[in-house]
Amino acid sequence: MTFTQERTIADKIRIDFPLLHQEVNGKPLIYLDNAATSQKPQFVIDALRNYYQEYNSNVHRGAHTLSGRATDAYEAARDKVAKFVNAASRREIVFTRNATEAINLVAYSWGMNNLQPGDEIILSVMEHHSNIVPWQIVAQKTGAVLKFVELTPEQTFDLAQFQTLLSEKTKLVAVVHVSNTLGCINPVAEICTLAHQQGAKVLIDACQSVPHMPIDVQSIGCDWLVASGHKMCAPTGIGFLYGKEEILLSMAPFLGGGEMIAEVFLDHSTYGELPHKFEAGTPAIGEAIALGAAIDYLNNIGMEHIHNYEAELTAYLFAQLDKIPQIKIYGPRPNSQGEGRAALAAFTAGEVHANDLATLLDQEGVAIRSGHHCTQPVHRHLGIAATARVSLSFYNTREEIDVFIKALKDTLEFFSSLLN
Ligand code: C6P
Repeated sequence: MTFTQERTIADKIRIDFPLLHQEVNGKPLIYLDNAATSQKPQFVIDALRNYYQEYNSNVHRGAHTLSGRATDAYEAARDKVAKFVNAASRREIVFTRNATEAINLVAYSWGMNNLQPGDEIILSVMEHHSNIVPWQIVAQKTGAVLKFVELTPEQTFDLAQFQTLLSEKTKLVAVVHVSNTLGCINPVAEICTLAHQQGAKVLIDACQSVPHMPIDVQSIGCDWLVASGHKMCAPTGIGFLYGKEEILLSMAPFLGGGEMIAEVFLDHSTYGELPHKFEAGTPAIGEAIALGAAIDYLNNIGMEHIHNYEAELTAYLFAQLDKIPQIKIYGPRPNSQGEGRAALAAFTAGEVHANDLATLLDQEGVAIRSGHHCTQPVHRHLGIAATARVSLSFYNTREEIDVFIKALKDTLEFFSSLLN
């Protein structure tokens, strides 16, 4: 499909997102902070509202009609997630609050119980804090050792160095699929094959890939994969853990309480079947149902379609940013089709601080993120304290990029006039 046709589609679906149609600081909102959280289509907002207006009830407990309706909708959402990532079974999908909680679930349930002093965990320097801190806690408790994959000269995952770190001591590899800062797309299937040859397990942080491209956990071959609903058009407070069934079966519960038990005696309990063993307490029912609606919405557009359109926007974004001499973008270059990296650009602009840039762009209605994006180690690795980051979604348009670029140029001119 050509760019012009794709743009027509983006323009068409923008109507679905009520939040986008407002002014901020007297200017039309240009929302370019999608890696932090995506906006929600009316279809998803309605799914959440309908649950509360029509059938709010607890799940898996009540014999009454509303509880049955809520349970059916909640479990249907699990089926949708399972199909969306091509899990072999619905039992492999555990609802969590977000990706962070999903990683902590694996860290506490699997890491704390399976790692010994001297065992090695391989992470990369580009990980989000949520895929570093839990493993630091596990390493401190178990005596396991953390090793870090560094960057190639193109600022991508260094697969060759990764291979030098791998050994029979490696018990876990936990890496991000798409970096929220560098935008690189890591070779996760190859990482899994190499890690499995050493008998290590692999966790993939797919927060920034699941919303933007088709994901198939079976072809990736990972043992666990995590994502957050709020980055994929769903509400906050809901995310999921995919785990291979035989591994989830072998893992101890993370949290204890209602919902996750089979029988409770005064001195011990037996646990429920998968995935309920990992879902203690009343879950985020409406949010899970709305995640299911978000998946329906994304599927209706098509993940291939979303990926291709965002790639074309990426090519356009880079072409425009390249024309501004002070701008230095981190991570790999996209090819001429915008492929080969994610639809985001974290950049510095000479001496101008990222926070000042973001603040002045906000005055023009343009929302971007600035700071360390919860990836302090990779910023430190690159010798920078902060970057400004623009991150795109399928509802963004080329015209919005033009407004952003104009506001960026004006802001940089303003700062240079202050210095002269
Ligand atoms: N990144 C960003 O602006 P939670 O907070 O659990 O929903 O997601 C954590 C997380 C984990 N991994 C990656 C790669 C991420 O990008 C994020 C969230 C946001 O980049 C907020 S810091």
